[in-house]
Amino acid sequence: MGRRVVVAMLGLGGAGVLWGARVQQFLTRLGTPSFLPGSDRFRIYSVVGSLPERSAADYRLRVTGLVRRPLELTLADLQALPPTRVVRDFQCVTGWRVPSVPWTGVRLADLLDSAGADQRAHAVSFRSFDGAYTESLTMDQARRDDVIVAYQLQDKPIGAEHGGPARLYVAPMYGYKSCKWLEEIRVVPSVVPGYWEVRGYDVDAWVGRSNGRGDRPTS
Ligand SMILES: Nc1nc2c(c(=O)[nH]1)N[C@H]1C(S)=C(S)[C@@H](COP(=O)(O)O)O[C@H]1N2
Ligand SMILES: [Mo]
Repeated sequence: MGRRVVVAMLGLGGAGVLWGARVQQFLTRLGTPSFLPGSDRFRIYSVVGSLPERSAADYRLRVTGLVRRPLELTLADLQALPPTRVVRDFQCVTGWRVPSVPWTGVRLADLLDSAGADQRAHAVSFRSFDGAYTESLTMDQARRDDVIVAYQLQDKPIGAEHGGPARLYVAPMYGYKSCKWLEEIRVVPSVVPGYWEVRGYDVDAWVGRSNGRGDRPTS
């Protein structure tokens, strides 16, 4: 099994392949069997062609923009908030799907409430500490119960390859909504299309009714 590991590092647009020593190192660390159930496995994506890393101790998440109380949270702060566990299939718009993946984290709605997000703001923007990736949701989407800032994947800390220490997880939408290496949540007046959205993918990325694909919804 261990020898059959293949991890595609392709961006959606075929931005390039990354196959460095670091990737090998991650794969070695992961161990394969529990992580790769048959062919239903995650591909590791990074549009910057590297895997950004931030230690749990150095990690900070900021909640900014149209808020009464801007927040700067450590990983411990996040972990001290009431946790939510969501188990859904994970679907990438390029076609791969991983069945029944458990994610644990904090509801985005709770963070927006803690920060005192302006009731009149219509959207939320997300920024990654990879320096390139951005995403967005409408305020209604952001406040769903199945939209979380996740710090556990498959009941373990989220590794750097999957966007840890913490990433966004938007259960009902295609994987590109789930911004890895999450650094900033910004409350904004209206939706700002994200990295893949300015490159042609749908802003409202519901699995099953967007991007011209007939996928089964993940909910
Ligand atoms: N920062 C960042 N977040 C990202 C991406 C990325 O390249 N960079 N890729 C997106 C896409 S297209 C998918 S399908 C998922 C893949 O998550 P994984 O790399 O943990 O499998 O992350 C999403 N979030
Ligand atoms: Mo994706």
